[in-house]
Amino acid sequence: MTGMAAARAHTNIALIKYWGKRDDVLYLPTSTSLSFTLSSLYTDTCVRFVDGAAEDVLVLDGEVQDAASTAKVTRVVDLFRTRYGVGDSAAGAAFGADAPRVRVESHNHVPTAAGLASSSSGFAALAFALRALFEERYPDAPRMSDTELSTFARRGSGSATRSIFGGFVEWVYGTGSDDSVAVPVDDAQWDVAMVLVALSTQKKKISSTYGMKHTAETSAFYPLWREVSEKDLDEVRAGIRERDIDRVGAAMEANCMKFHATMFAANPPFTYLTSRSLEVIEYIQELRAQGLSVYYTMDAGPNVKVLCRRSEQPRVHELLAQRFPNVTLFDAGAGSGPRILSE
Ligand code: 2P0
Repeated sequence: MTGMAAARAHTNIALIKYWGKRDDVLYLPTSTSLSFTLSSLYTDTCVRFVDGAAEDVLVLDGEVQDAASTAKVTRVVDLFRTRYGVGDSAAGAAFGADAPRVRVESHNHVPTAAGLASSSSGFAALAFALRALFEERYPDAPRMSDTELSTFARRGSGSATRSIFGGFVEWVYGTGSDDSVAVPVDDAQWDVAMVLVALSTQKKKISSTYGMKHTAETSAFYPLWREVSEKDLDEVRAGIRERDIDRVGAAMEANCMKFHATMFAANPPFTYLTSRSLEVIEYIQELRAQGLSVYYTMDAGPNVKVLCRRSEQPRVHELLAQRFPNVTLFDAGAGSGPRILSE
């Protein structure tokens, strides 16, 4: 018995966005979202039991994290402690002194909190590693499927739900906590890829959690969001079925702009986009007019993610590098679901 486990999970980029919770505690979304898991951006997380410790500990990229960040991790570990029968967090009861505490060490191979979705890979890697850790110590507990695991990742960060699988993945609205899960849609092993245009790796000023809450509560456009998003989702699903990147890309862009429009219509209004984001958008439109299959999407930050053909990715990268020489570009293909790392 080693008492430790390590896992790698990849980030994902939403083509159809998650933007709002219908339940802030259970992290239930106001609409179904759909993403592409990225091959080259990921988080490695190692978890171990620390017997006799009073609290869980979180170390991120070598630095011990404060109580607020650690509390988010403890929230997820509590679900495992309950699931594996070593405490009762659902009742809000404190775990006994003998309940196992966990030390979590995480390394992001992603610029943290820059709209490149490190919380998706972070909580997916955490959940994946914790399942291995608890299964080893409590082998008599019922086994946990990847589907159930996605609901545990969800409670850390909504977007992490989708990083439990590779390729194109949906996080379904569901009827409640048990069926608001990740569903793999397609392995994306066809002519599709992304180039990420990292305009800023600064931590964002408005967190996604706050931004979506403010939007849901105040935006004049928000009542339309779920309905229009479902139409875009149907279109993206059809494009994926047909392996038609132009159909997928057009619907992705449309959903992205509606998503940002909800924030323009919030009170007070706000946006994550900058003039640089708009410059990249204009250039993508220019490249498309020249015949390349390139489409943009942006999340809770200024960075632009460009969907393109895998076969055209080197060309798209080269053109973007020439036009924006001071900007960092990341190439990604379709990533896989999480895996256990051996020591
Ligand atoms: C997404 N984003 O679907 C959307 C689009 C950002 C824009 O999921 O509050 O860090 O922890 O559930 O998952 C980012 O939000 O927020 C996100 P919480 P999360 O990818």
